[in-house]
Amino acid sequence: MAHWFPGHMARAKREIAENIKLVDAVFELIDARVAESSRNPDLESLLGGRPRVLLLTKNDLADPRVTARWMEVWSGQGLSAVPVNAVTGDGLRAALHLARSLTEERRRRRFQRNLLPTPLRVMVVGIPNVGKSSLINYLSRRSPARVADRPGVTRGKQWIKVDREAQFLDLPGLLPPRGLSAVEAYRLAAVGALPEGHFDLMNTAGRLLLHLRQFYPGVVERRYGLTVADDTGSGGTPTDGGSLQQEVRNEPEEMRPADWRLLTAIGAKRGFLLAGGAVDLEKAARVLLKDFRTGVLGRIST
Ligand SMILES: Nc1nc2c(ncn2[C@@H]2O[C@H](COP(=O)(O)OP(=O)(O)O)[C@@H](O)[C@H]2O)c(=O)[nH]1
Ligand SMILES: [Mg+2]
Repeated sequence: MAHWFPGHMARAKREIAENIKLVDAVFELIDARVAESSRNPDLESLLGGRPRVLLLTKNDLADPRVTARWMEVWSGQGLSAVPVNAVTGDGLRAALHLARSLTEERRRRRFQRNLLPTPLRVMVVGIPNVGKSSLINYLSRRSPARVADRPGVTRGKQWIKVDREAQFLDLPGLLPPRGLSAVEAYRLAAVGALPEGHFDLMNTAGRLLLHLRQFYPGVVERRYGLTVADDTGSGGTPTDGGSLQQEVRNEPEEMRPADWRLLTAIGAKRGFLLAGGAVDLEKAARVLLKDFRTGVLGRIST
């Protein structure tokens, strides 16, 4: 497995393990477009028994059918999940409501112990680029005051007071992704969750095109004004029977001819040409990825 975040893992885990003692619950932020690949399996062991709510961020960019499917899967595993927009705060109310009910017992015991008000205390955790800062910023803007904690209790941690009943630790837990298969790494690269320069641009664009052809036929052609190819896919849901996983696993690392042709067509249509007149495929790849990441291609999950 590639080490996308060398050296960060141990420190990240230590920090989360320390801060977890201060909170009643954890918001695990997951990119709704790459739901399973954007989770770190180590989080479970760091929670110390605290409940977590899964927040599916970038819900506004994700395919609602796929999000609904993941919600079902997690619900079957007894996990609470809420789709959110970390920038606008959409869905946050529901997530807070869930966290309050999941922590009722813990907070009651805390109250009985020291007879002080027991607001819900939450830590935000997630992989890079998933929306942690956006969520914290959103909460800060709505917060009447930033409160430094009582000295001696948590030694100068900053809390964002949402209301009298909820506070967020101002420091989100950054947990790098771990144990990625090649396919998962491509998915994370496509949504922009891996550091630039640490993945192959052309192969990432190629994988994305394969995925789009299979599950979102016609989307690329419509966006760039191309003739719709007749070798397009089923238009089924990406979670259907793991068919994509299967196909990709059997594929070589290089771009497939159909994806190469499509990328070339995008570049030609846009007039991205190199000095000698050949199509600038890298530029086409960058534009494609940007359009996917910003939702210009529509609500798409991988
Ligand atoms: N459309 C959309 N963009 C988001 C959402 N959450 C985060 N972003 C964008 O994703 C990028 C990374 O977000 P950031 O909060 O910095 O992620 P962090 O690395 O986890 O702190 C920024 O450009 C945000 O504006 C969301 O729910 N919807
Ligand atoms: Mg951040």
